[in-house]
Amino acid sequence: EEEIPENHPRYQDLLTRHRIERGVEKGITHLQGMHAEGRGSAFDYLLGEETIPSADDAERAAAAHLLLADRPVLSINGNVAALVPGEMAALADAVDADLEVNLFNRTPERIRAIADHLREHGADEVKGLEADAHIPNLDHERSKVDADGIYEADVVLVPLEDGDRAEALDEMGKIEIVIDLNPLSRSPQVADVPIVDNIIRAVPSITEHARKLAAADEDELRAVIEGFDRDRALEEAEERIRSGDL
Ligand code: PTJ
Repeated sequence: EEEIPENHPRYQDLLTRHRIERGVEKGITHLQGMHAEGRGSAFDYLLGEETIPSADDAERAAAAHLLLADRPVLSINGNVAALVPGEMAALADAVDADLEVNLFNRTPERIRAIADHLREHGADEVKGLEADAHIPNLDHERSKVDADGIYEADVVLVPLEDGDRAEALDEMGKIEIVIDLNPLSRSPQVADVPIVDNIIRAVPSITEHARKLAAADEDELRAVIEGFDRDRALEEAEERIRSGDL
């Protein structure tokens, strides 16, 4: 990371790419994660590589949901672990949520490597190693979750999630918060709170909103949630991308 000059016009994008490459080398990130990163990077470019106002509203609503939840869980895959390990640990701390490793291309080696990596970045407890429950209506390997984690959760944050799993979690009746730079992707389309923003910006922003809302009572948090319009947020993101207005 030291090799990239900070004044480079594409600094953040280069840093992100570098982190994904390091993740692959360390056995944390799947090779497919590099393709996912490339797609995300293209959408981020069209968004102007900034948090648009509707995404900030979504990040605030996400914070309110996580604070109101009885059992919030933050899901971690190979890209998330490579890009924002410490930031996810900080968010888990701020909203008192569990972290659970949940992989699309599941292998025991990668689960362990990611759990270790998260602990090195400040996470206390990491779930996902038990895999003693299943999300209904998904093929066996991809449905594995912890019974006392995602399976029982009322609110789940699933960044960069696969569409089938996002739909299956939605069918389980969970409140789903999705971070995905592609507003047309199925995961944000089924989310209660779609956040169309780069995970690198989105996670610290949710944490900051959670800290500001920490003293808010239940009514205030509910008002934040009611005030957020998910359809409008998706439309605004798509309009911004299509406008080419950078
Ligand atoms: O580690 P695993 O095995 O769980 O696999 C993780 C990946 C991401 C490889 C897997 O879930 C996958 O293939 O996902 P997709 O279907 O490529 O979807 C990833 C979505 O995340 C795409 O819509 C991308 O546009 C988006 N995306 C990529 N990078 C970012 C992003 N969204 C926000 N921030 C990013 N940095």
